Amino acid sequence: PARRDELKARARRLLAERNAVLVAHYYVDGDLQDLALETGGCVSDSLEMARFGRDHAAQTLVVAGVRFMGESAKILSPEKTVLMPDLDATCSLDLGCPPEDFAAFCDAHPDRTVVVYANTSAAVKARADWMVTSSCAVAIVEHLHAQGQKVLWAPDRHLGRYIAEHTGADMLMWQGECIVHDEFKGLELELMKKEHPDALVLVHPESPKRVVELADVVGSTSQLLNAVTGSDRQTFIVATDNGILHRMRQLAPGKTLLEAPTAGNSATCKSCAHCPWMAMNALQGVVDCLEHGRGAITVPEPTRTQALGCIERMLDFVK
Ligand code: CIZ
Ligand code: SF4
Repeated sequence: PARRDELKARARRLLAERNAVLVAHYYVDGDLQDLALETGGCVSDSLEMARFGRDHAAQTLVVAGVRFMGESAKILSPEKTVLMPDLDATCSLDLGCPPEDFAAFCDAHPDRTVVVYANTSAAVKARADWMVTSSCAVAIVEHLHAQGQKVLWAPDRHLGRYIAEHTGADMLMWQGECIVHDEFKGLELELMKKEHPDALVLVHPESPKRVVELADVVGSTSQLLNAVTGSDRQTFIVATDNGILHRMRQLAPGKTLLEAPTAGNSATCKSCAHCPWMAMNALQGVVDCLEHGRGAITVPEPTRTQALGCIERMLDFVK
């Protein structure tokens, strides 16, 4: 704890000295979330992180999250320095959708509108017509479907299936998945629901079909957080990365938050629903990237401008 306090103090000092702001995702370590809020930064989902960074006066953004989040921040704020505590922090959705293979998939289906999830590399976004996040994916595909457009979707197959079911759109899917959400188990969740009949079940749509079907609320991280703060219910079962419980506890003290079962936490490990790449973000990394200016994100042209196009299309749609 002494070491932690010391690191936090150093990070706080460096943020001020370097005119930098810390932008953190709900899934990162609670210490980083607290530091971000204590120093005028933000804790939010990937979309809001990018927007916050763009609109903030600081010339340096420290993005505590995973690589595609740093890239999105840089795409929206090319004039700013974007640093990440650990450049190796990535995402199974990003890793599972290499730009060259994705381009070939798009080339093979030129009649389809290309819609990609935020959890992709800048190079993949550069090939897309639209980027969406889980909070607006259904609305945007609904809009495209109403115009008679057929969709090529990448990379999350569970979210893709969820969108297709809700819109009736013709969607050709890339077969990627999030290694965290893919682990939630329907059968075990059903048993947990029986044990806690009064609990509200909150599920992120990156989860498998049988898990989504048991949900009372399906939504993005921000929507799930709002479900906790906005409900009279006392108990919640949460099927998303357990890093978000930190913020949920802060915003809804006294409520009972239960982690939805995964293959691991039902038997052996108590916290399997945590992203190993999000977990690479630490106070030491924040200090190091500010002290030495390392961990800088670059997005080359014309990739940046092309990727910006699909992000701005979404931002215009949601505003
Ligand atoms: O699972 C993720 O990485 C999510 C939900 C990212 C986001 O949009 O905040
Ligand atoms: Fe990617 Fe899943 Fe980790 Fe989010 S939680 S960064 S979707 S692997």
